[in-house]
Amino acid sequence: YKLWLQYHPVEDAALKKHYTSQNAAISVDHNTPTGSVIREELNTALEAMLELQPNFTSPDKASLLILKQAALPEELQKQLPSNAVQDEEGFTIASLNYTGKPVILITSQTDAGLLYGVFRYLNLLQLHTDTSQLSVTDSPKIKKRILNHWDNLDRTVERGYAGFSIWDWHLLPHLIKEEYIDYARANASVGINGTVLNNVNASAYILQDTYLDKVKALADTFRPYGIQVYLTARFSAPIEIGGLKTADPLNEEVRTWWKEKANAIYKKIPDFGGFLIKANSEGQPGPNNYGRSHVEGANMLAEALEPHNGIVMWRAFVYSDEKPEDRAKQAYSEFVPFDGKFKKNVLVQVKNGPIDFQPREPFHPLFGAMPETPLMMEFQITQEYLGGMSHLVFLPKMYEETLQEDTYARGEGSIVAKVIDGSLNTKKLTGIAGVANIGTARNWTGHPFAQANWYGFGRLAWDPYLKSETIAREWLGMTFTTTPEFIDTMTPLLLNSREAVVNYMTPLGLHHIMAEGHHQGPGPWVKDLGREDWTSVYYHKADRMGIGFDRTSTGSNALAQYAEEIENTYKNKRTIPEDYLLWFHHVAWDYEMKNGQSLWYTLARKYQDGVEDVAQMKKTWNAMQDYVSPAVYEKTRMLLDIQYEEAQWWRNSCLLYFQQLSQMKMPPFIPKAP
Ligand code: GCW
Repeated sequence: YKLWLQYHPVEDAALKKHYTSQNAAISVDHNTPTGSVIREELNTALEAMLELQPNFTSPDKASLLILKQAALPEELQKQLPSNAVQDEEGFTIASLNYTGKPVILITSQTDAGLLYGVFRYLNLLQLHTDTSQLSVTDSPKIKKRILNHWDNLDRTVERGYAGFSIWDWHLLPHLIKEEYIDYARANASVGINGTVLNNVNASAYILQDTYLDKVKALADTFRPYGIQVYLTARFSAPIEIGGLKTADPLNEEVRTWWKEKANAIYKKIPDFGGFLIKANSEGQPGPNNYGRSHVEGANMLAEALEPHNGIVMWRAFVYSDEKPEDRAKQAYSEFVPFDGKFKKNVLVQVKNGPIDFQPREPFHPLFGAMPETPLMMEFQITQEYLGGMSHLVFLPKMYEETLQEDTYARGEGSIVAKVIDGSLNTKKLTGIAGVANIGTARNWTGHPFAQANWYGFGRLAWDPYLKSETIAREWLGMTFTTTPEFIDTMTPLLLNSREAVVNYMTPLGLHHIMAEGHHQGPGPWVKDLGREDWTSVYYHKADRMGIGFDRTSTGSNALAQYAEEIENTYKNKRTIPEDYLLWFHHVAWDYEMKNGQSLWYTLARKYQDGVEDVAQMKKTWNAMQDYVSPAVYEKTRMLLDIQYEEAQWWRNSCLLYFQQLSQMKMPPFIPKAP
């Protein structure tokens, strides 16, 4: 339940003594809501780690000073490190001298920055860092760091695998559950500063007054933690709850309705963040229903929010209901013509890849193709296509891969992270969203290791250049133990877990071959659905001759949506990274791969590798019993057993299915069915 804020006791006597003397007397202005949150957190953490009840006192008597920059005495101001860049939410933690004695100073321009500084400081203590010469200056590289809850008002969660929604709408606004506070603490501890409370497949009711009072109660709870609340707005709300006949964005009555709705929201929640919208996608209503464009729809809402500093996050996850030429191409085709036409407070929110949160996708070609528009990244933290509740997959490794991919939009080095943080095209409004994996499960996320994905998303939202290895080490250290044997063994397990799932589900660029609807387990045989682009055969295109989706110029030419540098490398089977081979090419079963073996053989080898990787994960975990609680040990062990079973199920099903087409022999390393 405590996530990475375990605050395990510091066992080492010398370290404990050192930390105790540094934290015994603290100066913090607790007359602000955030100040009292900071004081609370310090009390909790220091008591748990050091059995210390700190004395809160004036700056001249304190050894730990937590002060806003504006309140800094000159003596401290002068000693600040020269790189103390003080972006609004940024902070500096520094070992300095004050009134003749050594002190640690945590300073920032804002309350939120102070809180982030304190959490970072506590993280350092949790990781047993030497704090005698601290000089840490950090600020978030992305402005809007937001969780997207796909939570429905009946408390079911779309693609949620951790129980029901934590928002207890029936008892709100009156009951503020402890979970809400702990949720806010956890988010603030990694710098997440926004949350969209309801599903993108939205009910309009959330915009009714009764619900807005409940939303307000949550917003009031989260405010001291620097977290803004946002809502998904259903485009047809003016009809459904407003009594209008249309939701046409050019209709004056509709425009007025949204303005009044925005005014009403801001009256209750002055710092309301804005709206997220899924429009004209998978049956959701949108401007296209009235022959209007995404720009007309988004700008109407933007206009309503503008006077209040609210933003619109307009999703680019669109694909038409008609027979698609190639689903992967559609968002780009629809949105690129709108570049530069959105109002200033609109962000276009783009999934990491062009299809849909697959175990591996090339980056979405929109990144790099809309220089005049702020593009927001949407990652999925909940594991819809990655084993749901039962598979251990460390997603920061996957996020890192996308963030590091080069779009070549402004020459070499134009990586996706630079698009998102605004540095490539000098954007001030920047954002990143993660589809939450949080629910009523006792440990929040169901799988104990899924907590790492929430943590990792937050860390990368703060700094998209962080290494996934750093994140793994931090998370393991704070959640379990700082013992090097444990961290050194478990870090590679986490980092390899992503490749394992790619191997046993969709190796070599395969994608969307999951079972129909729920997406759990294999289903390469899925065909004849209402929509062709929901079937598996549409994506793998396996036949007697070969397998893969030709997206080069002889096929759908989706490849042309990428920069020339990428196109030139990827259009050739010999030069494309093999990880993406079947994403972009239809390849003969007997095609010779870089390893000198046939494609069929290599595919089988990958599936087998995936299974063997999970076997190795099991083995590694079995040796970790001494480092974690019996409950976590047992639960993870049993889940790994399930994962191992399911990895074999994936391998067996996919290979048997594809073998019917390839009609090639199963390579010797594939175990015979019993
Ligand atoms: O992949 C699909 C999911 C839907 C989801 C949609 C989206 C919220 O299967 O459950 O709907 O993506 O991102 O809008």
